[in-house]
Amino acid sequence: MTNHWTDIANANLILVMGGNAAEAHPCGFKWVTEAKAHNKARLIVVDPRFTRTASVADYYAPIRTGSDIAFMGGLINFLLSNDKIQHEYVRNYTDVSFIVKAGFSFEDGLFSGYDAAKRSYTDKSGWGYEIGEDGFAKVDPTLQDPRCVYQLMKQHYSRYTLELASQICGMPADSMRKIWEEIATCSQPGKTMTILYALGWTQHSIGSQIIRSAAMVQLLLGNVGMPGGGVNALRGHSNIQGLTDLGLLSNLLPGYLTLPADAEQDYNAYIAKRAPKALRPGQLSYWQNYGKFHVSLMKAWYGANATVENNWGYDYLPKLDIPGYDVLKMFDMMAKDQVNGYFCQGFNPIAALPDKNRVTAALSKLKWLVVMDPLATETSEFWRNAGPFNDVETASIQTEVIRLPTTCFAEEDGSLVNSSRWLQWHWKGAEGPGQARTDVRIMSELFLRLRERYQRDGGAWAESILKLNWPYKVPEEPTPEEIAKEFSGYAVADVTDASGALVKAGQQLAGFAQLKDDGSTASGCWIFSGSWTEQGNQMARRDNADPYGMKQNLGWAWAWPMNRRILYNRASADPQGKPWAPNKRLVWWNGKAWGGTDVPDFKVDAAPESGMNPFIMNPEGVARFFALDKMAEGPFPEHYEPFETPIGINPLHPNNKQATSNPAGRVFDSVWDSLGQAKDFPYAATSYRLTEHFHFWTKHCPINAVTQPEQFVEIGEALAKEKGIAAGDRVRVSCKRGHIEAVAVVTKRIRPLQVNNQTVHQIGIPLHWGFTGVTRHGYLTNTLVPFLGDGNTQTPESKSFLVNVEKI
Ligand SMILES: Nc1nc2c(c(=O)[nH]1)N[C@H]1C(S)=C(S)[C@@H](COP(=O)(O)OP(=O)(O)OC[C@H]3O[C@@H](n4cnc5c(=O)[nH]c(N)nc54)[C@H](O)[C@@H]3O)O[C@H]1N2
Ligand SMILES: Nc1nc2c(c(=O)[nH]1)N[C@H]1C(S)=C(S)[C@@H](COP(=O)(O)OP(=O)(O)OC[C@H]3O[C@@H](n4cnc5c(=O)[nH]c(N)nc54)[C@H](O)[C@@H]3O)O[C@H]1N2
Ligand SMILES: [Mo]
Repeated sequence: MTNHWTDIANANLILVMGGNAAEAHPCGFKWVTEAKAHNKARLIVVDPRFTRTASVADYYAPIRTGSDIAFMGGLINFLLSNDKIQHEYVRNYTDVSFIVKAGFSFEDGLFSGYDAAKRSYTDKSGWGYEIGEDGFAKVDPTLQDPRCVYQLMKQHYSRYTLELASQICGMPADSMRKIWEEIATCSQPGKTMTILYALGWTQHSIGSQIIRSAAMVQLLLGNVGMPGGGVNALRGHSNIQGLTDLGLLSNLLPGYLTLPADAEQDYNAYIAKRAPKALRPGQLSYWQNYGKFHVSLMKAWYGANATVENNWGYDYLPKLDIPGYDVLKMFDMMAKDQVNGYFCQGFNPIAALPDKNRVTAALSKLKWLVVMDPLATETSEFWRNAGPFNDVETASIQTEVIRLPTTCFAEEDGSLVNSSRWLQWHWKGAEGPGQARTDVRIMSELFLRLRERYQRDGGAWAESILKLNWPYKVPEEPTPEEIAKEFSGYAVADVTDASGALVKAGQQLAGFAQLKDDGSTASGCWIFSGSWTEQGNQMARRDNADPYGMKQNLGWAWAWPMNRRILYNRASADPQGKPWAPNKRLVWWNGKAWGGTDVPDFKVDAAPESGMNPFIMNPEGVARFFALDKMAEGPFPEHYEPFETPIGINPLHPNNKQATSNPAGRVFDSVWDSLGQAKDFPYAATSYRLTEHFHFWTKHCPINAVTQPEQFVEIGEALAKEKGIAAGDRVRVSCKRGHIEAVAVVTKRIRPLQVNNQTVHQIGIPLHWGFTGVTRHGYLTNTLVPFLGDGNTQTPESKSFLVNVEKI
């Protein structure tokens, strides 16, 4: 989230699109209720299904799954052509005036630089700004230059007319126009819209670009950095925000630092590439501090062994030979016999990953599989024949499965990072049962044994393991406190910070402004720096005082970065440093410094006259409509169809097959044959969750099993009638990859849509059932989902695929 949970109460308009917050985030949703009750906020819901969120909305409109960029693209066009933008914000705080290189173009659905054989943009050289002789990006403040971002954006979205957007989305044009008009009112400085989304946007082959298109709308309205505004990902598992923060993706390091590639053996070049100089005069370009964050991370990991001679431990760091080992890639490698063993920790891949049969085949190739989980999961039992629900030949599976029972979150102390970026300390409610051990204990013992083996026998690149720092009191089980202090950071030698304050060796640092690149500081995750200071554990704070009535609650837990609650909050004030509107006061310039109701996300003493702009993490200081070369499929979001499309063409590019679905989407060669066509599988399906269950584990719990005992699918009344299906009938839902069977819920909540002049029916499929636990056993929903994903995040397209449905 750019903003945070309690801040939702500051919104005037709430758009829930690409998520079902009342169902999946019922506690957080109370702030929506709060905004409605106390702020007269309006709630608009756009979803393929009339959801529990829709049932309390002021306005609801249906949309075809996978078509949201057409809605947002049309909205961008609408805002630009009706002059519903926050002009001063857009002109000063975004890239509209920047001149784009002549090499950039967009034709027939493809941007410049596409390599059809590689299915990717191999030449992104045109996707950049013109740079002047002074080393700065060229701008045209009049916005007249035909190659400035403003003109290019206007031209790009001029194709997204109301009629075309309505045809692609299957949303009636009058509903669409009504929603756009209401959103447009938030271009006034005193009015903000918040956007709440989750998997309905992320789990598409164009998911990242859907979210960018929403960010563009918010920038046009001047709603980023504003109270009650922002682009807000309501995150999933209780600590999934913490997972990305800590760099648990194969190409990341903690704090969104990046793992070097094989070609990056030169340490100085690695740092220089990630610490860009300012692209406009007077800008901060905060990533210039990259070296300080990186060296401090290496000091936390390698301790005294990280020295200037080995580039502060950089030489010990593994380097990536390919862009990344995401989970689709790992299972593809497994299927190709390129992986022997797999550690599966708190993860149920045969239930959670797409194409269950493919995942099962991959696991069957392993020599060994270790499952660390409190429960027996479908994955730990993947070899067991469970009748129709897991139709495998047990004797043919040779994988040795080892289960290591763990405790669960309620059985340990520690911190969780929620969607608001708050690190909240929690205390265990009970001891773990039986032989269960904490994850930390199991992983630590594994590390200690591996280290011992390397010490004894040596091995390839043994130093990476042997030189690691392991300073914990009980090496077999570091405490949550020890780990938390290490993340926050400490002085290795006496250090003096920029303000002249001395931090003695061994003391906790106050925050990342004190980090150095000379080996005198250590911090395991720079963005968490300040969460455990000499004043103690900031994450354990529970003061909900709200002195300004702006719901920022700075004394509750601790938010990264530096306890600021709303990112880019300098943008809540005008260029002169005054809040855009008195009811939206966040931070302001008091003549000497920035301050206010939130911790300024800015250089505190940078006067407005300095010309420094709010988006300090970008070298140009402003927010980007034009994504430069950062996205796999182009600088502007473009609508592409799901890989399994019910209409077979992309109405924007009917004559270019390459532009039907994401030209840079993640599809392995072996997957194409597993994709179905609308003539065989005519219905657009989507999958989702229910309040009563949490994925695949609450079905082990009798109370949850009682509230939602049996697998079902939702089918609209019109389709049910056509197919002779009555409520309560058992139906088979099939796709090219397999089938499931379930009870039919025939409902008014899903209506047929008119898409590209044809009728499209949608089917809703909850994901919670399987062949373990105490609910009635069922089929894994992911039998139906294709094994492919987004070109940037590799997130599977589990929200849009094709099925057929028949009464059994
Ligand atoms: N009770 C409960 N709560 C949970 C979870 C749980 O399992 N149970 N899981 C947690 C996790 S890990 C996560 S990631 C979150 C997920 O939170 P959500 O994303 O809110 O949950 P989903 O049910 O997957 O809902 C997605 C919604 O998107 C809609 N949708 C599908 N395709 C599209 C589309 O193309 N466009 C639009 N506009 N909407 C679409 C679906 O109809 C559905 O209503 O929930 C978290 N909260
Ligand atoms: N078709 C379709 N597929 C989807 C989705 C969808 O919407 N549609 N949603 C996707 C999303 S967003 C997600 S997050 C995934 C969820 O997929 P998973 O994360 O695989 O699902 P969970 O059932 O939450 O599995 C978590 C496991 O962790 C265990 N666990 C709990 N506490 C601890 C602990 O402290 N330590 C350890 N080691 N284990 C613990 C639980 O018992 C459980 O078995 O599913 C994805 N798959
Ligand atoms: Mo999730």
